This record gives sequence, C-alpha cells and structure tokens, in this order.
Amino acid sequence: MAAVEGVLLDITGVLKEGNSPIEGSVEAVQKLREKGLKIRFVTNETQETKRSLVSKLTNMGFSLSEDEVISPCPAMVHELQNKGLRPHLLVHPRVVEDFSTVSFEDPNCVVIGDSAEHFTYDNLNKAFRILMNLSEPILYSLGKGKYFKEDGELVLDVGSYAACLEFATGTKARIVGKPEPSFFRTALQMMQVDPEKAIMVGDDLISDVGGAQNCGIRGVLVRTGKFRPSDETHPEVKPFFIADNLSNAVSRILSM
Ligand SMILES: *[C@@H]1O[C@H](CO)[C@@H](O)[C@H](O)[C@H]1NC(C)=O
Ligand SMILES: *[C@@H]1O[C@H](CO)[C@@H](O)[C@H](O)[C@H]1NC(C)=O
Ligand SMILES: CC(=O)N[C@H]1CO[C@H](CO)[C@@H](O)[C@@H]1O
Ligand SMILES: [Mg+2]
Repeated sequence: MAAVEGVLLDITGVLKEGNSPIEGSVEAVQKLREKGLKIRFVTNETQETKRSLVSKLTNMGFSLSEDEVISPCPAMVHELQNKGLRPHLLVHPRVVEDFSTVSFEDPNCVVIGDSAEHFTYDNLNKAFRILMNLSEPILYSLGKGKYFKEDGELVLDVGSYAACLEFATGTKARIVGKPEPSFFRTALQMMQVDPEKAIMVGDDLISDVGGAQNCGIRGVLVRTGKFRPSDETHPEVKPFFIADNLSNAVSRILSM
C-alpha cells in the first residue's frame, strides 16, 4: 500500500458542525501539517464564498488558506470560462461574488446551487424558462445532495431542485462537486499527488467515501456529522476504515 502524501478533508461534519469546530479537529489538522502532508479541503459548500468559509474556519482555530479549498463555485467558473458559457445563476446571493469574472449577458446555460430560501417559485420558473428557450439546454448543478442537516433539522439540498428542472425540461444536469470524479481529480492535481497516495476523510458515505474511491483514492468515514450507523454495513461502499472522529482518523493515518 502506497504511503500517504496528501489528505483531502471534507469540512461540514468533519472539521465543524454548524458554527462550532468538532472537538479535536483543529489539533488533527495541525498534526497533519507538522508531518508535512499536503492538505486540501474538499467541500460541496455553495451557500458561502470561499473567502467567508476560510474566515469562519480561521476564527474557529483552523489554519488554512483559500488556495487549499476546493469548492464547487470556483470549479464552476473554471468550466464556464473553458467552454465560453454565460450562465443564468440560480444560486445563493452570498456566492454571486465568486462569479465576478463571468459574463451573464444573453445566458446560454443555467447554473443551480444551494439557494436555500431563494428557491422560490419565481426563481425556479425563471431558470426553467431560460432553459426552455435554448436550442440545446445546458443545466449545471453545484452538487447533487438530496438533503442535509442544519440546526438539527433535515433541509432540502440543491439536488432536489436540480431534479425538478431536469424533469420539467427533459435535460440531464451536469454535476460540479462531490461525488463527481473530475472534482476529486482537480484536488489531486492542485496538490500534485497521485490518487493511490491520497486519502479522503468525510462524513458522507456516498459523496465523500464512494466518490473518492471511484477515483482510486482511499476513503475514510468518520462517525461525526451526518454519519448513520447503517453506513457501516452499506452493500456497495466499503470505507478503507471507519474512525470515531477526525482526531482518531488522523492518528491512524499517521501510523500507517
Ligand atoms: C475521538 O475518537 C477517539 C477514538 O474513539 C476517542 O477516544 C476520543 O474521545 C474521541 N474524541 C472526542 C473529542 O470525542
Ligand atoms: C429567448 O431567446 C431569444 C434569442 O435566442 C432572446 O432574445 C430572448 O431574450 C430569450 N428569452 C428568454 C426569456 O430567455
Ligand atoms: C456530501 C457533503 O459534503 N454534503 C454537505 C453539502 O453541503 C451542506 C451545506 O450546504 C452540508 O451540510 C453537507 O454536509
Ligand atoms: Mg460533510
């Protein structure tokens, strides 16, 4: 088994829950740094800009830079620029700033992200009409989560709304974010580590562990965040190992 050179860390449910750090996680990230391992923070967060996410985590005690964060909005901007696409955005107003280098004139695609209370009938209808007006409708979705937990309650995630537009327009959404292999590959490329020398730690069995393993990256599941006991006996996705928390996962990674 190849030695670990790079560690990919999910943020929500691994480093923090809501606005509090998960006990032991700040020290765990520090330990990885002391051992000289490369780290990238791989998140599907689309309700906040990279800048505000990094500043929140810094205030919690984590040490990280914006360059180390891979999130769907910057990856999406990269794709739009590569393809010369002009989006109509159905995203949270807080993240529009991440799209400042993109042209919105005469849109030729729709980008949908976690818009929370901005997923109104009017906003969905607008995106729907723009798609229907294109000869070749292009729909991008920043993630495909069905729901997530916020303040102890389940809430609908972007995947459920993307499915609504897919159904109405007969177009299949292109996903940017976990668990898409291209998203994990971007992270590997950025840290210049081969998949077999990387390891991903996450609380989402399918998106984090399964997504990483589809790219040949070892996937570790933690029993924090959205973890559910049934994850331990999933018929298809088998984590490399399961740890109680990030602190424990890091100890095990460093002793491998
Ligand atoms: C993390 O997991 C380890 C191993 O199970 C446990 O001993 C430790 O108490 C946990 N840390 C916290 C803060 O829960
Ligand atoms: C529909 O497409 C035409 C030209 O392709 C454009 O001028 C018009 O603004 C579009 N309407 C909407 C609602 O997007
Ligand atoms: C798979 C994954 O990381 N899901 C996260 C998606 O984003 C929300 C916040 O917008 C998190 O709560 C989920 O854990
Ligand atoms: Mg998570």
